[in-house]
Amino acid sequence: MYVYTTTDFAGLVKLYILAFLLEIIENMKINNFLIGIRLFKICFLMVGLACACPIYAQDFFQQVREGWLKEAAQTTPVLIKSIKKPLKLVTIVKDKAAFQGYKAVPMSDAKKLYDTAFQAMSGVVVDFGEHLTGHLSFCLRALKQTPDAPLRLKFTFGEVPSEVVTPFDPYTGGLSRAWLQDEVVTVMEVPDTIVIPRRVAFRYVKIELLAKPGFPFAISKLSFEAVSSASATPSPLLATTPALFKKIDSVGLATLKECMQTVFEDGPKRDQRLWIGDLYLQSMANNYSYKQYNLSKHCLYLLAGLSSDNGILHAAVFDRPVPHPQAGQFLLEYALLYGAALKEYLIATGDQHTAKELWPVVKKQLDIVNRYVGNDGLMDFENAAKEWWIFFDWKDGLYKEVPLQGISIFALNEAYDLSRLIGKEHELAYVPPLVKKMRAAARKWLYNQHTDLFVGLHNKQVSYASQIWMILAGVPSQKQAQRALAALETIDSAVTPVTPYLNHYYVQALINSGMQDKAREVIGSYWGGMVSKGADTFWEAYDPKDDYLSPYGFFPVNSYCHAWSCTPLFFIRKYPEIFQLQRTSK
Ligand code: RAM
Repeated sequence: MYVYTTTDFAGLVKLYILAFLLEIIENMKINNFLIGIRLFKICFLMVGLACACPIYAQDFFQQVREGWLKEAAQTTPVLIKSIKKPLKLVTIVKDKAAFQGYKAVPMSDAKKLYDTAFQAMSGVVVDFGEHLTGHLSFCLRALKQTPDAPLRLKFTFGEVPSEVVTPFDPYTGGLSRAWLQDEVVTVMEVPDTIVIPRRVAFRYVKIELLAKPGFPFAISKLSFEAVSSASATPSPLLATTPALFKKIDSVGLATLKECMQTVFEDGPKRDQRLWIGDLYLQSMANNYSYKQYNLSKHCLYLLAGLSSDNGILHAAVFDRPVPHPQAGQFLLEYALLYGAALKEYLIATGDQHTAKELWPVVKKQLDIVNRYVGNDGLMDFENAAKEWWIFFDWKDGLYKEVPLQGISIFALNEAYDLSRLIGKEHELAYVPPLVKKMRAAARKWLYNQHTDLFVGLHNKQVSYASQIWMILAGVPSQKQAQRALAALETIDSAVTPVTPYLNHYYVQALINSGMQDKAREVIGSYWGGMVSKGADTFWEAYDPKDDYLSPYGFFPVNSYCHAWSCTPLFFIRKYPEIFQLQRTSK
């Protein structure tokens, strides 16, 4: 996706003028001067191109990009390493009531692994007792006979029980098969200590013997070097917080900790990169827990430094092996959410310097809204959807016109708030009237007074996403917002969220609308639902009615420790009064 900048057009115009002049010279055809003219033409062309090309290829943030990347490098967090030992040997059994039909049943202490010939055990699944990210190492020793052949072992790592028993092949998923965590290791000499090179994210590991040697052997040591950049200890919750919310908070903290690597990763198992949408939610959760603001700063600078030449942010970037963007991937609302993330960072830290340095990035992203907003105050959804990836949720068939209008207003507002915090509101003088116009347009064209619901101009689909983003954009009054959110529950066909990502915004919309009890109920039932199904960390996608839902066509490739899912801890810690035992009902 490419949004042309005025400098691109200036470059093009210059090239056209050059070509035009050359054409005139060519047509002069004055024989005596032909050679001279030819020479002149070549010189002119060279000088012209030298002048025009840098302008044509101009990098919008050329002057500052290097400094941003330097700042990102300087704020790279240190990974804290800790050694973890296996807790138990388990067996994975079928259970219709369990998540995805499988549960782990404890069999024995992990010590049994070291005392028994591997061949004498049927199906080894080791449980480390918690979700971990890092590197597994193991030692092998021969029992009795002389080792006379290599050993071939297969390790299958799973974040959830089903992952270690579901056959991966033939692979039907939409993302690379290589994300699935099965590793075959050939050990040439025994005894030996082997480190599996790949970084894995898991709680359970199944170990299988692929080629049987003629001598008995045992695993004499199994050890895991866990990594995370989370080093602080979040403050405890109020003692009066009910057990369910304490548990949800602790699962949220584990999720966030595991995703805190050298960037805020979206998932330590799959993707392992920094996405703007995930960053926004993670950094807000971090502000209320680990408070490692340098990690947010690092990510904000990295994204800015890796923005495209036209100044628009890539949706995702990597910091390894060297910082680079996911080239060509632009996601409309993620670019817009950068400003909200910077604003929250500023509020949490008071770091005016960073906010001012990165302010031009926020301002530049607003070009996206300005490009598509019509004179009527409505976003041109059709064209935006042709030119951009517009996301909001992984729900199939979700119609995104209304959410687009909502997030555009939200982004303008957030950017304006930020501009005021850093004394730059004069640079966004056009924003308050534009927001007013866009809200009025939404009320006029997208609101159905008879049903109390927001729907699209051409598609009348009723969705949670539409109501949520209208509310977060401040379009309906509080009473109207309450009616819209209540009406949703009476419509069977209303399109529901399938990710914790959209559910996060649902909870925020409920709180903004004064529906605190409902917000508490949603956290208790949605994230609490994952907890009751055994989640150690919160999942990337979760539909209470469909355990096998996968945005990628194969549920084992889903991420079961996912950044954007950690945010109940943000709500529980930011609004503790909503979650107390003695809360008086509203
Ligand atoms: C997926 C990841 C990531 C999300 C994008 C939109 O690839 O789950 O978290 O931000 O989609």
